[in-house]
Amino acid sequence: MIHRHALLALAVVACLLPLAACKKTPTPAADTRTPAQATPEGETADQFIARVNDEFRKMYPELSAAQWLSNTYINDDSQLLASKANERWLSQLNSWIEQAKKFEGQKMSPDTARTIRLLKLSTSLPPPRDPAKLEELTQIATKLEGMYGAGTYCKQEDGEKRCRQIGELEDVLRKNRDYDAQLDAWQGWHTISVPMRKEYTRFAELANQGARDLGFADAGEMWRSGYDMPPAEIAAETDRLWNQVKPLYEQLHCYARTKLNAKYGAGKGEVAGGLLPAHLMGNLWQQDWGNLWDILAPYSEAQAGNLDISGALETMYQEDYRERQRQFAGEPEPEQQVELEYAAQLDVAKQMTERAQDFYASLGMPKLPESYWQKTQFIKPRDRDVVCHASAWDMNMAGDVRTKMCTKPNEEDFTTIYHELGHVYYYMAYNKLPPMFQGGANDGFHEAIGDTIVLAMTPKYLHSIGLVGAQQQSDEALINSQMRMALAKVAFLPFGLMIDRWRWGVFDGSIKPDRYNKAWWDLKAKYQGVAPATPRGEEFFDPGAKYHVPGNTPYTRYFLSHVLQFQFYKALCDAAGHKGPLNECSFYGNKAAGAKFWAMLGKGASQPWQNTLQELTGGQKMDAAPMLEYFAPLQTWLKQQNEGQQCGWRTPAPGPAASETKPAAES
Ligand code: X8Z
Ligand code: ZN
Repeated sequence: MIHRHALLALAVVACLLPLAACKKTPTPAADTRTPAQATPEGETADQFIARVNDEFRKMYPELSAAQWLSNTYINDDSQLLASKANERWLSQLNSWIEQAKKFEGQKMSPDTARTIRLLKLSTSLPPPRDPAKLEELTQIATKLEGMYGAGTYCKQEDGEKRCRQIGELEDVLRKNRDYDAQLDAWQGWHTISVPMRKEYTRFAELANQGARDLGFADAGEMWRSGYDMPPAEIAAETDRLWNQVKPLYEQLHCYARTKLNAKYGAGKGEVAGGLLPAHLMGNLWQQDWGNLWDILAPYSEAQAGNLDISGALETMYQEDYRERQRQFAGEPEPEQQVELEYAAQLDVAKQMTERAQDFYASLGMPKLPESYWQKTQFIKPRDRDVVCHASAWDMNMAGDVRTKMCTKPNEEDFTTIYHELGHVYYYMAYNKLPPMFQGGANDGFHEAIGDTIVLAMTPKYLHSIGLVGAQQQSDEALINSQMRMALAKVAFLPFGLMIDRWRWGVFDGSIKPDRYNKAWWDLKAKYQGVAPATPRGEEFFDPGAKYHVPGNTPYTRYFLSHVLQFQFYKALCDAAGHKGPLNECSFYGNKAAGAKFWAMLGKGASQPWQNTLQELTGGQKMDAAPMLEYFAPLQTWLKQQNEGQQCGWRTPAPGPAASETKPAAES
C-alpha cells in the first residue's frame, strides 16, 4: 500500500503496504546537495509537487518489491534489501520535506498545498534526519516484523520437541475447548515477543526522534495528525465514539461472561473482578469472539436455522481433497498426501476469493486483473517463513495488485478476504490520481471498505451463494445472525481503541519501558474487560504478540473503521432503495450503490475526509448511530438476558500497586 494514510503504514507493510516514494540518488549518503541545490532553479510550488509525484511513482515499485519479498520470504537477505529500500525512501521523503519549506507562503494551487501537508504524514515511521539513526530505525523495523512473522513456539511433548506457528496456535483457540490446552497455546504465542522488548524500546526512541525532526511532539502526535483536524481533536473524537457504543459492549461482555462461567465452571470462566480470561475468547488478542459460537450462540440450529459458514467451507475443502485422492493413481505416499492437501487448500482459498470478487463485480466494479491471480499469496508456503498476517498490496500504482494471506477454510478468513479486497478495490479506483493522493480519505476509510461489504453478507446472501441453508424468518434467527455479527464487530471496539492508547503513551513517555506490560494489561482491563489468567510481569512483552506493534501499523484506523463501516453501509442501503430494518439490507448486485461506492473510492485522499463522507452519507461527522441502529434488536435481547446480573467489571488501579480495584464505570 502505500500511500499516504495508507502510506502511513509504512514501514512497511501493514495492511497496506507501506510505501514509498521516489528518489533519484542511489543512496541517501550520495546526495550531498542542500535542498536548495536539489531543487531546479525557478521551480514553482506546483512544479515541485508534480516532480515529487513523478519521482514517487518511479521509486515506488522497487520499495514495494523489496517489502513484498521480505514479507513472503523471510530471511536475512530479503530483510537487508527491505530495510535498505525503506531507508532510501524515507531519506528521499526527508529531502522533499526540506525542499517544500522553500515554498511556504508562496502562491500555489489548493491541491499543491494539500500535497505539501500530506508529505509529512506519508509514513507511519517518522524518519530521523541523522542518517545513522535512520538506518538503525529501518533495520529495527524490518527485524521486528520478521520476528513476528517467524514466531514459533516449541516445547517438549512426550520426549519430543514440538513446534507450532501462529496458524496452529490460533486453531487451538478456535476449536479446542480444553481450558489448559488453550492456556498453553495462548502463553506459547506470547513467548515469541519476549525478545522484542529491547528492540521495541529503541524503536520508540528513534521514531520519536524522527517525529521531533519533522516538528511533531512525538510519533503518536504525528499519527494523530493525519485526520484533517488538530491531533487533540481526533483523540477526543475516539472517546466520543467509544462512549456511544460502550453500553452495547458492556451488555455483550456480561452475556459472554455468564456463558463462559456456565461452560468452564464459576471461577474459571472469569478472572477476579469479573474480567474475561484472555485465553478463553477464541482469539489470541480477544478482538473477535466469533470463534466462540459454540458457546455463545443464542439459539440452537433447531430453533434458529444454520449459519455455520466455517462448516460449509471445511466441507468444500474435504470434498476437493477427496476428489484429488480419487484421481490419484494408486496409494499416495505421505509426502504426496501433503501435496494433495496443499493443492486442495489452494483451490479452496481461490474459490473463496472468487466469491469475494463476485460481490464487488456485482456492484459494477471491475474484476481483479489476471496478474492478481498469478502473484497473490493465497496460502502459507510450506518451505519458508512468511508474515501470515493478511495484507493487500499495490505494487506499482498501475494494476499490479495482490493480497497476502495464509488462508484457511473458515468464516474468519472468508470475511478477511472481503476485507483485503476492499483495500485492493480502493487501489484500483484511485490509481488514476497523482501518487500523493493515492490513499484513503483517512486510514479508517481504507479499513472500512471491505467490511462494509461484509455487513451486506446477510444470511439471505449467504444462502444465495450456497454457503448456508435456507433461512427462516423468526426472532430467533434474527438474534442469531445479529450475534454472529456482534461477536466480530462489537467485541472488537475496545480492542480497536486500546492498542493506540498504549502506543500513544509509549511515544509520549507516560508509559515507560519498565511498565510496558503492566500498562498493556491495565488498558486491556479498562477498555476490554479482559485479563490474563496467570500473572504477566515485565519479563514478558505482550504487546509484541500483536502484529501491528512489531509491524508498526497504527491501529486507531480499525476503531474508526468499525464505526464508519456502518455509516457507509447505511448510505449504500439507502442508495439501493432498501426499506425496512437496516440489518436486513444487502446491496449485492445493486449498481446504484456500487456507483456511489466507486465514486467515493476514486476520490482517494484528494480532499478532506469530511467532504468525502458528506458525499457518501450526507453528513460530515463520524457517528456510531448507524451501528446502534443496526444492533438495536440484539441490544434489547441482551438486556433481557442480563437482567439480574451484576454487569461491568472492576479494573486494577493504575500505578505500581495492582491490588486496589475500582468499578469500571468510574475508570
Ligand atoms: O489487520 C487487519 C487486516 C489487515 S489491514 C487483516 N485487521 C485488524 C487485525 O487483524 O487486527 C482487520 C481487522 C483488525
Ligand atoms: Zn485492512
